[in-house]
Amino acid sequence: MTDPAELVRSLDLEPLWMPLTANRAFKRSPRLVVAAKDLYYTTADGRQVLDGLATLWCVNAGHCRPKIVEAIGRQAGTLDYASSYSLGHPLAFEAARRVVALAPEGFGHVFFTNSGSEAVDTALKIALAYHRLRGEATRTRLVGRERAFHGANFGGISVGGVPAYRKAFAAGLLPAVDHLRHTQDLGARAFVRGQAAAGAELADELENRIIPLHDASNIAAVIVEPVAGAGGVLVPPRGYLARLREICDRHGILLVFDEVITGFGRMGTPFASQFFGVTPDLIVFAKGITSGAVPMGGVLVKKSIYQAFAEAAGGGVELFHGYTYSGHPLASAAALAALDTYAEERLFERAGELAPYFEDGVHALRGLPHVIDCRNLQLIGAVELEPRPGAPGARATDVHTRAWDRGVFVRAIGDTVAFCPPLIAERKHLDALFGVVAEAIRATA
Ligand code: PXG
Repeated sequence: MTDPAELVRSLDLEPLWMPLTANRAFKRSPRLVVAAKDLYYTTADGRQVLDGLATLWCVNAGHCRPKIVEAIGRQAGTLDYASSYSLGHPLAFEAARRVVALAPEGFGHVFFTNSGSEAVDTALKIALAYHRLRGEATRTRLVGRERAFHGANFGGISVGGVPAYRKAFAAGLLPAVDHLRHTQDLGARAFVRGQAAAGAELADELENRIIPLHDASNIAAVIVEPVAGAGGVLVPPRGYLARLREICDRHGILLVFDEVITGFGRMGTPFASQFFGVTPDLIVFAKGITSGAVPMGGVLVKKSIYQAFAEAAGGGVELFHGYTYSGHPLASAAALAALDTYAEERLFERAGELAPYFEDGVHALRGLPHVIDCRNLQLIGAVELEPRPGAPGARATDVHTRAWDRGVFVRAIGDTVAFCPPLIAERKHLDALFGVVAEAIRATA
């Protein structure tokens, strides 16, 4: 086997156009990892780095977990690939059954994709097609939210609300989209532990502004992340999601939860839907389904919605949509092994049990230089820094870099530093995470 350090020394970094990365800066000062185990990366220069973000909000069971590793290897040698277009293989069916078993009541079906972005597009398509086949074809408008992140495909950036993802592609965005305001108000609600008591009325904008503007008969669906992630970790005020649900119900509008980050235990429950006690019509998932080990995403669909497609299609194809690798055998095997690991180690419950300690850790950062907010819900949290004059984002990036140098990986989003540890984290890992982040903040001017 090639020595990883030797491989790194001989690497030509130039040909790879890295996603969402300042390529030239990275390649001047590359940060390479060569192995990972549980909560730690091994870097090319042999250091151990604590993964404080489940890498990209996805490695919920931790890295290289034996059951998942074994399942992928076994599957690769047994049935490497089979299509799910009219052919089938058992593991995809079994994975769908297991995901449905974790879902809130009323959900009966799963449509698999390879990523969260594809799953978002799939959910939007299901919503549009559903209204059309029921004779409500005027319901073509979609409602997203400012600072929402729903992936990088055209559907997702259209309903999404992170400006940088939209700017260059403005000409290609879906035309019939409105955005609710985001739920953050640092003036009124900074340093809140968990959900703010005030602010549910922000949901009323749907009924007071957007519905009167277009008429509900033209609106297909509202999509939100129950807790916004990549837009900067925004926790919904108490009652906000229930209020959205009520308004959607009154007006025949489908409610979609994008649970790509909040799904699979992040909230101490299988999905955020159960944590909040609010049931949407479609649930978008990805990331944690395989604990990041093989790409996979999907949409959980209510039985009544699937039934409407089945009735409308007669004996034919219900939905002209899908991907070559929908329900890929390796992804299905990884998903089943990840779900087994979550269950055997009670990782969803453990996340809920660890949440109060995590909350204390996040809020202990209050009072450090430039800290203007600490926020958290279950095992997701963030600290927001005052932007450096004329250099937005620079301060959080410096904290991120200093934390990395001290052996902790966290994510900078604008001037927010986000925390999202693997669900196997213990108190000692959180102590290390927040201890290093505090040092990094203190060292940052
Ligand atoms: N929805 C949500 C809520 C997400 O967080 C996606 C959809 C898209 O998933 P895929 O698998 O297509 O990447 C995501 C992805 C960041 C960052 O800036 C977050 C994500 C992806 C890339 C960067 O923290 N989340």
